[in-house]
Parts: sequence; C-alpha cells; structure tokens
Amino acid sequence: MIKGSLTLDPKIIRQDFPIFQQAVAKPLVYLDSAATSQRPSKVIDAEMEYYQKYNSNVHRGVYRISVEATEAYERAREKVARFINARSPKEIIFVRSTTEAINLISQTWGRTNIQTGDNVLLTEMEHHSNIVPWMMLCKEKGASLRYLEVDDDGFLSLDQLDSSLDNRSKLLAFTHASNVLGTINPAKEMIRRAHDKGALVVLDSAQTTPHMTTDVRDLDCDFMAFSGHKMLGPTGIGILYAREEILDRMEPFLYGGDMIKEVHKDSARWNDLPWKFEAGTPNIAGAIGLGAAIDYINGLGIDQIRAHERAITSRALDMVQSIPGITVYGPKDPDKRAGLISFNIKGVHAHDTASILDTHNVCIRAGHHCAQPLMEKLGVPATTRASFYVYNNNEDIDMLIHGIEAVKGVFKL
Ligand code: 7TS
Repeated sequence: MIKGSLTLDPKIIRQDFPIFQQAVAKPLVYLDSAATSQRPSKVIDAEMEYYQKYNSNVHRGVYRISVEATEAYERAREKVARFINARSPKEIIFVRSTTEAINLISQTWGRTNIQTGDNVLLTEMEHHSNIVPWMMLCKEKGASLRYLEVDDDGFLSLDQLDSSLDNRSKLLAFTHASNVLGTINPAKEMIRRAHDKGALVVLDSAQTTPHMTTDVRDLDCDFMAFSGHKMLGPTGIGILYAREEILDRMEPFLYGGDMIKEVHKDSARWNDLPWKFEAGTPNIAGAIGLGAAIDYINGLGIDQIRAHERAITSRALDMVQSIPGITVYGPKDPDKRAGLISFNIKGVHAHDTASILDTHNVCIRAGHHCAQPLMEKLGVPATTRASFYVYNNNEDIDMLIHGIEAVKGVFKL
C-alpha cells in the first residue's frame, strides 16, 4: 500500500476521542464525518461541566451560576464570530442546524423580499435543506426556481451563473462544497458575480467551515449556514451568520421569550441583535460545546486540517480509482475537492457495499445523501460515500480498499 505522510497525527488525535478508545475486537473505521463528526472529550466535558457545575438559564438570573452560564454562552458566540471572521458577535445567531438556518432565512428575509415574478437561483448539487425551503417559498410567492447545472466533472459554470441571473434574481443560494461530489465551488467569485447582478447570497458552508478557513468578510456572503455536529461539536446547535444591516431589517423567525424587549397586551418590541432571533431557552450546552469544538479545531489549526484531509483524499482517490469497475463521482483534482469520495461499484447497489463494509467495522454512508436532484443528474439512485476528518489515517483508507475488494469478492466481480 502507498504510504503518504500526513500533516496531523491521527494516532495522537484519536486519544482525544472516547469513541476510538473503546476496547473492541475490530477497530472502528469511521468514514462518515460528512454526515456527522465524532466529538473529542473536550467537547463532551464542556457540556457536562455546564450541566454539573453551573446549569441554569441564560439572560435571566442575577445569581452567580446564571451569570456564569450566560457568559459561557456568549463567549461561545464570540468564538464562532472570530472563527469565521464576522465583524461582530451580533451577526452570529444560534440555531439548531444548517437546515434551521436556511429555513430561518427563507421564512423571514425570503417572505419579505421575494415577490411574484422574482427568481431564486440554486445549483443542481444542493442538499435538500438548500432546495426545499426555496421551493416552498417560490410556490407561495409565485416566484421561480432556477438551477445551475453540474457538468460531467462535477463543476458549475461561471458563464452559466452570469447568464442565469437577471434583474428579477433576488437570491443565489449554493453550497460551498458538495456533500456528494466533494466539489469546492469558487464561492468568492460566485458571490461577486451575484452581487454584480444585485442578488443576495446564501452560502451553505456545512461541508467547508469544519474543514477549511471560512472568512465571511473575504467571501462577502450575505448569509451563511453551518452545523456544529459536523465540526466536532454537539448535535442540535448550528449557526446562521448574516450581515448586521440585513439582520436589523429582518423580521424575527420565532416569537416568544428572550427575543423581546417589552411586551404589552397588543404590542411588542423586539430585542437587539442577535437575541431577536433566539426565542425561548436556547441550546446552552450545545453552544458551549461548540465553543469547545472551535478551541479544539484552532488547536490543531484549520490549515493543517485542510492539508491533512487533502493528503488523505488524494491517496484515497488514487487507490479507489485504480480498482476496476469503480465509478468515482466529482472532481479528480484533490485541490478542488473536499475530504470525501462518492463512488459506485458496477453491478452492486450502494447499500450492499455499505453493509458489507460494515461487517469489517468500516462506516460509510450509502444513499442519495439528501441530494436527489443531483442523483437524477448522475443517473443513479444512490452512491456510497467515504468522508474524512482529523482522526482518519492511511490505515482507514487501506481498510476501505480492503472492504471494496471484499465486496467484489462477494459479488464475484
Ligand atoms: N448542507 C449540506 C451541504 C450538507 O451536507 C448537510 C448535511 C446539510 C446542509 C444539512 O445539515 P444539517 O446539520 O441541518 O442536517 N449533510 C449530510 C450528509 O451528507 N449526510 O448526512 C447529512
């Protein structure tokens, strides 16, 4: 097997992750971080510490532990803001997930700003969470949905982007990296071109913020959405970023406690940013856990993480593609690809591949990956997908290859 040198040392990193420390007959080969990552002890401990030592609600009590909880929650927001280079923590809204962030945008900004005859531009490589909210909004408003096509190599066309935008294009919503093809889109350039035509931009960074530098000021996106659970953080916590002046003009998403300044029998005044968008008791432990995840990522270095994943992906691509009868989807150049590989073995259903790999304790995802329009484009019902993160090493790739050979053996291919 080819041995590539890696930027990070997954053997040491794994010691931080309890799931890899269990005494098991076969080591866990976890190749599904694009679905959800594992969490290091620092994240689990941060959540536990909150529950055990200063559990209380935020923004309410004057007593010590409530102040402590509020400070920890708001500190987490500041960490997120710094991590993506937002201008202010006011631009960081805690939500449940990427999915909720995009729904928030469509239900608030979208309902106010999209009118009959307008159009929203998406791409064929979007996750359902960046399609269905826009589909429903366009149906409600009598607006139309447009899609940028994905070419045979897994890329979008900037020319087609230009020609698809017109003076009724209110929004371009696209993923920074495809969760199926791995394609890293030229986000900055796409955003610039959309702005030139007067459209605002929603960037779905669920598959990039955990893996590479995300600088919202440099990208100049208007909105961005990502999830804590894909970046070593807890489930149930996600981020909506939006420029302050846009958030200022937006209506709240949910109404209730915490998002108000004052309420009378017939009227209410909204709270300041960012709390205007955080009705009710938030996921306090989740936010604190996400803050700990960001500390952990910063400790490794986001550029080192990208370099590590690039090296693993490059090696895995070479090895998977050299197996006869395998179709690999997406760009062939590892510089243009996030740390994931979708493939199919000729004559074998993706679910069978994943099930046989599971018998070797190799976890990979099979299915449509919540990207059915893309599956239609590729002409397949499903793919198998291996995705990588900081704890993956070359041995995991060797196990993947071994598993694929085993599948071929079972099917006598
Ligand atoms: N956008 C992209 C690009 C994604 O990959 C996902 C989740 C989402 C949005 C939704 O994130 P959520 O946290 O709100 O669920 N992608 C996957 C996946 O590829 N396998 O499982 C979930």
